[in-house]
Amino acid sequence: MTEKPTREDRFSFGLWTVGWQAVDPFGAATRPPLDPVETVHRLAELGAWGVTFHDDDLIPFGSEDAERERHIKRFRRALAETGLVVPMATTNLFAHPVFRDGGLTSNDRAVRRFALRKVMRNLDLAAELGATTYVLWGGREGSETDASKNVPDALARYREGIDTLCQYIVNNGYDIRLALEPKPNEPRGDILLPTIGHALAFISQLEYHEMVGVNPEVGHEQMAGLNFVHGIGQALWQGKLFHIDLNGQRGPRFDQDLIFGHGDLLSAFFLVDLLEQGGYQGPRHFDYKPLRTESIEGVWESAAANMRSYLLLRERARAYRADPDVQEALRAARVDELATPTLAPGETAGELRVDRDAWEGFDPNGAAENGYGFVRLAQLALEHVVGAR
Ligand code: GLT
Ligand code: MN
Ligand code: MN
Repeated sequence: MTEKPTREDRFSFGLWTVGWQAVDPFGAATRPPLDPVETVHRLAELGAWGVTFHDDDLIPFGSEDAERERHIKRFRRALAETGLVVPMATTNLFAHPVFRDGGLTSNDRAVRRFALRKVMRNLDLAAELGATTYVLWGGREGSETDASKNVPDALARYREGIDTLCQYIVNNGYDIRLALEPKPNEPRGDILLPTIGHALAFISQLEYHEMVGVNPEVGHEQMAGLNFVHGIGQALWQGKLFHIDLNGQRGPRFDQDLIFGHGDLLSAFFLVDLLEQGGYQGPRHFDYKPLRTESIEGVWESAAANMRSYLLLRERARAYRADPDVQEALRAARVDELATPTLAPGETAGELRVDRDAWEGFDPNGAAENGYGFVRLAQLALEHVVGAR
């Protein structure tokens, strides 16, 4: 019933998503490693448009130069054969034990300098491969005990690190913007820049603030008990939604990285509605983990399921918007009235202060009697989601 994914849908996947071998804190891998070249071919066959990677996903940490070149060459060839693009790249600043206290905010200054060099090196490759977004997920930037970390100093080093990377991008003439990915915890007990709001506030303190936005992940905000749709709404409003990580999560618990739509379905519906209507033009990037129970067939099944969930929800969102009952309910609920400025054109605070209609002529008790009709709207949305309309 739904369309098949096409390049125009701009679906992308990280090499580390389908390539996750399902090692978890309690058990060993349940699947063999996946060759990035195979991943590129399979994703292209499934209708994806882009592939993303950490430096270490493509080139094992510590590889000699010749080996590094060989990995890059094979990957490039697969891209050329399939037409898949690399819209985004990122750095692994969390797996190697050297990053046990973080990369850009490690207490150890030498580690911070090494981390910056590691990012710069992969920025060069990202630029070569045509990526225009570079994600920074600071999973190890944080602490388990407040005794260990001076947070203002850590934020000052974080700012210094990001500004240094921006300077590097500018000096090299790269067409790349940075996107910070918030997460409240895991692997660190508490991660710095835990939510979209923290990240946006931090960005305002940067020298190169216009080059830096966010890459929010569905499950990460939901781990913090927050409304992802609201977070995305604010990021869009501030012009900072540079990239997005789509997946599923069931409430505050460990990071589940479920298939998109397999967590909070209503929230996923309103998210797709917002992305489609809110002017977001960037990649629809899936950052999920195929369930540990699955074999390799299940991996490709899960990749297809992410895209299908998105397309189904997009179709449902369009049907919802086109439904005359919904349009009428939206008007009755005065959803569109919120777009009307509170002051009249040119009106000043002083003029409002003496406007009799706003005070003497206004009947607060009468206005307090009006219901808004939001239940009707919510039910209409649910009926569209389950296909009852
Ligand atoms: C890691 C993390 C993701 C980030 C990736 C980018 S790595 O898998 O859980 O949320 O997006 O570094
Ligand atoms: Mn996650
Ligand atoms: Mn992510």
